[in-house]
Amino acid sequence: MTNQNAGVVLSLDELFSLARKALVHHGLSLAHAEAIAHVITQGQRDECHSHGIYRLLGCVRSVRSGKVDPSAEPTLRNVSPGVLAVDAHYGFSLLAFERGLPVLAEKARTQGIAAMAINRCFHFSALWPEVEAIAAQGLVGLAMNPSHSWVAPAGGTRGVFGTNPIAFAWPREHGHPFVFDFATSAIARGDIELHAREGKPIPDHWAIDSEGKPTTDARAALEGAMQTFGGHKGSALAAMVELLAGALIGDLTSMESQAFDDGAGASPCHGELVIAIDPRRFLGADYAAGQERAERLFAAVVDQGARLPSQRRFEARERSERDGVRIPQALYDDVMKLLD
Ligand code: NDP
Ligand code: PYC
Repeated sequence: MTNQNAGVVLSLDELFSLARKALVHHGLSLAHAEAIAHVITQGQRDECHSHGIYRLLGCVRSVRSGKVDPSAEPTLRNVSPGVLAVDAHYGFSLLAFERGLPVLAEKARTQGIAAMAINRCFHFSALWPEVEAIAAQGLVGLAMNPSHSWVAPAGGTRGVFGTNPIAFAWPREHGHPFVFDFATSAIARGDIELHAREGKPIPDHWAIDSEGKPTTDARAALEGAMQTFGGHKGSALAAMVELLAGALIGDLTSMESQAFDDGAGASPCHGELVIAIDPRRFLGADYAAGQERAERLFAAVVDQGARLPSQRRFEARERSERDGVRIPQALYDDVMKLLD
């Protein structure tokens, strides 16, 4: 259905099929295409526009750059009872996550806590689908990864850190899990790119231009350096992500990922750290008491009119499942060109 003013409305099935078709058309194996189409559809469904169908353009650009192996088969290595390593072999990260998740979950159930290092992966996606998938198994999830060195440290002017997201999910007995997922930069880079596409100004605390001055011009921001959120606090968290999901797991930092890209314009290539914790194993007979304690905490937030993170997303999900998703016309046109 097309409405020139509002864009194009697609059902979730139509969006998934379109994304899969475009990816297969550009040489991705069916397994990769389906893993990616699934997560892109989830992003658009939850109105996370910086990581929805817009990401198809970047995926295809990455494949065209020749850097990504479009049919790489991830391999799993049992490092220890609590540690799993998944080598993506320079494919996209999502299939590696999908393949590793059952083993990670099993390790978390037997050990109480387990970690999965995903290595040598091209990474473009939001992390909440991953921690939600962990919570769906009754486990607490934590995930993080570097990206490209677009973000200046607090007090600096040159990019060192990636936009370095951190995502967390806590499973609840009823309803959606408690989930947050945010970049350690003031905003995801994808959001600045969308502002640039639409010619819209950005808030002046998101980035500095190439002369080190705060800017409201999205294009100047992309050429300058992004800012961390919360000043030195976001800066330290961004460094932690570089260490835990880079140095610790034997993979690239954001500066190294940027150098590896060498101007190709592909998605960042690095590692990801995913941790799963089994609350039943930690709490034993006190599991129900732990859950109740968490519920009292959540109630203390919402009872005063504040909202939990992801509430907006879950509301968007309900709307999209009912009404489909709306794609801006210019973006839809760019996506359709991928099928040429
Ligand atoms: P946002 O700033 O949009 O949102 C961050 C989180 O805060 C969300 O969980 C959001 O929930 C929550 N939130 C927002 N407003 C409120 C509020 N008023 N009260 C309570 N909670 C609130 O995210 P970012 O721009 O930082 O990141 C967007 C996405 O980009 C993330 O999914 C991240 O994984 C992805 N990303 C991926 C990267 C990669 O390398 N792969 C790099 C950087 C980012 P809600 O969604 O419900 O609003
Ligand atoms: O939006 O910052 C971002 C981003 C980086 C890699 C994937 N998304």
